[in-house]
Amino acid sequence: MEWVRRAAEVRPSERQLALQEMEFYTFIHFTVNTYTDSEWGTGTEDPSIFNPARFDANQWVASCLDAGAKGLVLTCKHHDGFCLWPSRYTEHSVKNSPWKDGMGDIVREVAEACRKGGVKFGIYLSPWDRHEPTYGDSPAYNAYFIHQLRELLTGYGDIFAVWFDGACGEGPNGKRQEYDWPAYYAVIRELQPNAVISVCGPDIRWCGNEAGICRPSEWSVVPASLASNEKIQAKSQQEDSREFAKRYDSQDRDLGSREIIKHERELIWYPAEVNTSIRPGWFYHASEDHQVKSLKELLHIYYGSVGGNATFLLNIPPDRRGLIHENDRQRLKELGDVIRRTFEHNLAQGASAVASETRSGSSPDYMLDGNRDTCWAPEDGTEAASIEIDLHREMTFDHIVLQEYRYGQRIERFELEYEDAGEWSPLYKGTVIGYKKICQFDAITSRRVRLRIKESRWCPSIAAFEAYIS
Ligand code: FUL
Repeated sequence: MEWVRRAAEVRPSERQLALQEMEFYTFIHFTVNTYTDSEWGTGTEDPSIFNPARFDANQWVASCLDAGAKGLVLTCKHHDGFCLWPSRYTEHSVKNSPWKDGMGDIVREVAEACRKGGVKFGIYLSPWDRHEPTYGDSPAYNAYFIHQLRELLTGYGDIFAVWFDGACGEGPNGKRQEYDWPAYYAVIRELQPNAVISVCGPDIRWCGNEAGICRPSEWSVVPASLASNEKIQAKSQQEDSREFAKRYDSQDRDLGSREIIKHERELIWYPAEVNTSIRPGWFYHASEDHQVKSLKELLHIYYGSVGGNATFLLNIPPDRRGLIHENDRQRLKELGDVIRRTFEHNLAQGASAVASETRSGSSPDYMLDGNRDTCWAPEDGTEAASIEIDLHREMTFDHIVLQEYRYGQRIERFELEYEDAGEWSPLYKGTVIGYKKICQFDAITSRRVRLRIKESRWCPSIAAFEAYIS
């Protein structure tokens, strides 16, 4: 079928691949709200309240490293409009705060600490700005916003992600601001071509909730209309939304099964990011010190996102001192320790495999060679296949990690079986594999595992098969 083949050929961009391979990164919500104990500022806060006397960007980066996170996205400006860097375009910033006598730059210190610690740095810049007087005067505010983007994209080294949300309001003139998304995107592509533009952007899609709930089937190939500029504007301009054909929403349950994509003329690679906070709020509140998510909850979200073909953006809000609170730090360390321990020794290293069919030039052993650039694949047009993996001796394991070749998302349904006293017994059933699928099950002991690909698009591929014991 032609449309199946078309879906199989949709590929990620290099910047999307780079983000998927980061897997897990953190969000930092920090601004005047930290000092007013609120979630959304009004824009009337006095900059003098912002004074993180013990601010230590290295401690933030150390917390990321403890957790195993590979990047950090900082709220350089949230909806209140207060800038964590001394922007030339407003007085509403750190330059009018007592912190470092107005000479400080949080963005610079965080960007530098990230570079030093080997953690990638990303920015959140809220288009909604409740302080800026030009907000609502659309062309004037768009120019202001672009000036700020330019400051951040040129003054702080490499940026891996620019994170936009679509919140929108009226300005002091009583008019609703119209964001010029295409102009914002053009500046980002010009100045930081490797950065993904996330959520209200074309590269990474919001998973649809802020609670860490992951879909059982998270597709990377989805209808193009999901990411169109019109759609984003419709989202932010509620009253206009009826003008647009709103067929899909990032909150829909199914965004990429055959049932959905077969009706679509245009498909795009638009993978999901799961964003949630380690605490109930996005900003720090002392009253939530004992509501830090449990290790079990965090692991559940990690497995659902990183283990379910999505990336994981975990918010870790610093407190009024300018430090990640001890309770959060401890939890992050626990999380990182479990992940590191679980995925340290791949029990399938040195195993061998036999497949029902293999295209010339490929080999089933390519799934086992630890190289994501090589993969097993059958001939084009073979949509179902099976591969038997021989671990060479009995092993006990409770995780199998599968990865498709990085340039496609084709597998739609698979099963794992293991050899148990000479018989094949069911072990796991799944749908999407994509970038990564982590299959968890009760520990079994066996020498042989069979992967049965029941349905795929045009031709499946597997780049990695790994087994672990937790
Ligand atoms: C939302 C914002 O309104 C929240 O304050 C937070 O920044 C979250 C990540 O995005 O849309």
